Amino acid sequence: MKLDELDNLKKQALKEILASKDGKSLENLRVKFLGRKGGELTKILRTLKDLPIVEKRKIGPAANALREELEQAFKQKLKELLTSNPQLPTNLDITMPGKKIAVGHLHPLTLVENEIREIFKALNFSVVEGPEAETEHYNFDALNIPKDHPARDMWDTFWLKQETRDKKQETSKKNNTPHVADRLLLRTHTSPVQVRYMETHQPPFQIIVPGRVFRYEATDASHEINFYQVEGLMVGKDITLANFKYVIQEFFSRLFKKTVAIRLRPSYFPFVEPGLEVDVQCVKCGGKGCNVCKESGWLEVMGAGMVHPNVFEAAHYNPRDLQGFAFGLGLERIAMIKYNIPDIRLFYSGDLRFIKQF
Ligand code: FA5
Repeated sequence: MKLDELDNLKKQALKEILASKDGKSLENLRVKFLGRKGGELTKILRTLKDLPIVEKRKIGPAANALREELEQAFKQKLKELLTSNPQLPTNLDITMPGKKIAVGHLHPLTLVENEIREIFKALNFSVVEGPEAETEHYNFDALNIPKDHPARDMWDTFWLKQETRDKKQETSKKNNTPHVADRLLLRTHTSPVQVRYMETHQPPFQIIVPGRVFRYEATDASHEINFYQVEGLMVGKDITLANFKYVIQEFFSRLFKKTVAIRLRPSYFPFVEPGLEVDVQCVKCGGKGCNVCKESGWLEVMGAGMVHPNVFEAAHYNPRDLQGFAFGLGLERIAMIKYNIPDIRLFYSGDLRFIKQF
């Protein structure tokens, strides 16, 4: 072992340290020169004890000094690498693809509801809301739905257990007090908000009421027990069906971003007279007939009509002074048409493969 061999080792090590570009190659170099097993300088240090004493005195201090110098050089270089790229762990492969950050987003029904709100706001409608747990009075009586109407049966309505209310109701029946002690239910439509709003506001006005409704019925591809409706109500001195036609035509054209034909068919709801069912021309096939519209060319989207005088009376309005139209659309139905979704149950399935598409 000669001193100049040590010197060569030093030159070579310092050159390689200086040239190393990342933590990983620097660590490899450290192992190569200073590694406990087989490091080049370590090997030299280990052989010191076998050398003649003169040699040992010459080489020993030089080899130890070199070890310190190299350790220092490694430290220095690592510091430099980290400051030029502070996040860089020593074993980072910067060519590896990054982890994708999952960002949350709105549910398709929320997207469609927001869009509907914006369209009606632009048409000067106000957005109001009402309670999901409703009284029998607002959900049925005030809407001119007779006591013996099948919609009141157990089959359609989720009644809420309220023993104290039931007791109160008995007392109120005896004392003949009005609907204070009504039975509670989960509202079966958003129409009760019509009367709630009219009780506290004077016409003219135009409102929409988006909200969740509940029905006790069997589910299938187009029926859920829990779904959303958007109610509409416009009341004034001379509001007519022509106003309704304009508003609804404008609404669908803005929603589907093209002029769509609509069709009004006579129908029956106790709280309107005349009552209508509204169809839009199938947005998929344009009326030719396809799987979405079940070959009919039309899609049924809402119930509507002119507010029944009895409903105005329930809200303490004078029906002789006023006219108005009302409508109620199913939000899921609209979303299914807009996004071509085949089954309403997908909205509530919690299946991320479905949700992530929007
Ligand atoms: C009503 O609920 C009336 N309140 C609508 C109305 C308002 C008529 C104002 C006149 C004036 P209907 O039960 O048809 O009507 O429901 C309205 C819409 O809700 C339907 O067109 C349909 O799109 C949707 N809908 C009804 N039942 C379900 C269900 N089980 N699942 C999903 N959507 C439903």
